[in-house]
Amino acid sequence: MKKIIFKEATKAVIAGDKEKAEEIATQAIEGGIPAGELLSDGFVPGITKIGALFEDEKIFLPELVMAADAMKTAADICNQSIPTAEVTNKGTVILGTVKGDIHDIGKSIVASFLSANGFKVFDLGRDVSVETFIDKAQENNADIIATSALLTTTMSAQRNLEDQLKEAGLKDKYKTIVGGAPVNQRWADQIGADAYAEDAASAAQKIAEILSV
Ligand code: B1M
Repeated sequence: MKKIIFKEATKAVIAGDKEKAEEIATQAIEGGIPAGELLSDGFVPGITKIGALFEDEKIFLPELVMAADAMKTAADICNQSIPTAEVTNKGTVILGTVKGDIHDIGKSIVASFLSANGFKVFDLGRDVSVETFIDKAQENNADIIATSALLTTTMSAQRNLEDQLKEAGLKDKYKTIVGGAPVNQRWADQIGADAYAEDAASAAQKIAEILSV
């Protein structure tokens, strides 16, 4: 049964069918399917396929936008079903998608997983400047600055963050974690980020490791 639901979820995103995606997400969550599984095995394969089709020029921007809309609707329903931990004192995380980048579906999933795992999350949204990341970290006495980048052209903002933290003498005060589809461990090492996470679950795990909580 689960397999059929996951297939339908994938199909709804590929078809850019927002209503269907919403219906599947709502019913699946009500039926007790865990949000993480529904996302990773149902909806994400759909948007990944759309990304590949877009790259191969088999579909164009309007179809990408429609699929993204369906994906976002489903992801929002899944995210809302992930309960925030009752105690959120494991650490404070400033999270956002970097400047020039409006991809926020994955970042929002990361936010939900972090909240579910007991971290206090300040989600700054998307298109966030390095200055804003640092200001919000200072304002909220954060432990971690977490950045998401989905474009090869916006990854450089993650390096700028490291540079600006060093220049301001704040590199030891805040730990940094980077993620997003084009980002990898090599990039994290190259720019001097404290960690890289491939997905939302490992982001929670890596942050817990960094903070020894
Ligand atoms: Co865009 N887009 N897009 N797009 N888009 C990509 C990224 C692309 C790879 C598609 C492709 O060509 N194959 C390509 C980038 C190519 C490149 O840089 N080399 C691309 C392009 C080119 C563009 C535009 C330039 C298109 C145009 O306008 N001509 C434009 C850029 C706009 C901008 O940002 N300035 C654009 C626009 C859009 C939409 C607005 C239509 C939409 C985004 C809607 C939204 O987010 N609200 C969109 C989408 C949906 C995609 C794809 C298809 C899917 C992204 C997604 O949501 N994935 C994407 C193709 C792809 O990635 N395969 C593509 C699902 C999500 C759950 O995964 O975001 O990877 P992801 O997050 C994961 C992990 O990466 C990780 O955990 C998440 C959950 O497991 N993770 C972290 C993410 N952040 C993390 C942070 C962490 C830790 C882990 O710690 C801090």
